[in-house]
Amino acid sequence: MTSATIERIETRLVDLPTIRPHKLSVATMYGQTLMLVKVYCSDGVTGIGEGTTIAGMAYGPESPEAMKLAIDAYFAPAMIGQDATRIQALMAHLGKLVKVNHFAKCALETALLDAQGKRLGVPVSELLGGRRRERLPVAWTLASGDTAKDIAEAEAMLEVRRHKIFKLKIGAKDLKTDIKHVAEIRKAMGERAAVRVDVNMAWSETQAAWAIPALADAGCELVEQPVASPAALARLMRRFPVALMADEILQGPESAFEIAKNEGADVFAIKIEQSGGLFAAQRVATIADAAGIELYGGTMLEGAFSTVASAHLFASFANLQWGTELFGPLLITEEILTTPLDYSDFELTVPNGPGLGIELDEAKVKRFTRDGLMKVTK
Ligand code: MUC
Ligand code: MG
Repeated sequence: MTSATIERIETRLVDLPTIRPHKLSVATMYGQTLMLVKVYCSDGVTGIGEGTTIAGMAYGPESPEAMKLAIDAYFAPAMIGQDATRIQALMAHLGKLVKVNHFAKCALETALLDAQGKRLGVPVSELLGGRRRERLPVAWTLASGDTAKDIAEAEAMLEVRRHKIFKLKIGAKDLKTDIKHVAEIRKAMGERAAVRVDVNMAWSETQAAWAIPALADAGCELVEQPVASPAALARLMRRFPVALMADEILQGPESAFEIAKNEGADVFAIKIEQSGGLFAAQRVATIADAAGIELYGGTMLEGAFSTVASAHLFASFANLQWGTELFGPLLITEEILTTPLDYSDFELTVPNGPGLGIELDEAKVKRFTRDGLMKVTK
């Protein structure tokens, strides 16, 4: 049995530009902020975790700044001196001290799993029960806000064999414009690619009931979170020949159980941060499997650390019927790893080294690390 205690915890905010503006119904992103946390242990092992949101606080209640504050002021003092190898027990203890804060908890749990994997010489996937697959299909999100640009981007992705599943962000424009946009992209792709949409809760139930059959006619195979209300999503179920996926309403095992009980979704977009960590996301997957709900590996447009943590977990799932969207690092202009991830032949290779199996390029990240002062610019 190994023993190691937690000696020091460091957090930082890293501001990175995106390759193009990313337009969702809730906001347009021009950059991504990673909250990186490093856990130093008494045996000399360190682990890194990441917390990332979408468009600051436009998508959900946590921000990268709030995660950093919660860790610095509340989590870290309670973790110093604790056993770093008893991860589930430590996370349960922290859960009693700090309510919700799912993203911050996920970042810490990721760092502890990274350290434990390094300590034992095994990949994180092995700490989660063992991987069932080495590579994961990866969808790309078309969200430039312009149909012609999106088609050109999809063509380029097909050409280099990086993605052949495309998720379209809709919901910011009127229904007819959005449906035309989806139909044009679907037509341009033909049989070469799958087309799905994410509405990010923008529609009312009546708008959804009007738009979903038109999306189905256009050849869209999956509609993600068309409405905000779990009850409304459940009422839309089984009325259309497309799958309906829950994302924002899935906030961990308790919500997963409620949705499953109410037959409220065909598919779950599982996200490690939204679930409250990798073990919580694992429990969400178990509930889905038991209820006959299919699985999709979601993203918070995360950088390399949460993307790879997600990959280790999704590689261990019994079912992953809809693949993943673990493309976050590709949306960022900067490579922050010493060895880039392998995205090839429409899939991501799950790293094989101990822990997460990746290494931070400290010099590169230093250039993008925010100083102590909050910068407010127009
Ligand atoms: C979401 O709502 O699923 C995933 C891909 C993307 O472009 O945005 C995210 C968030
Ligand atoms: Mg979504």
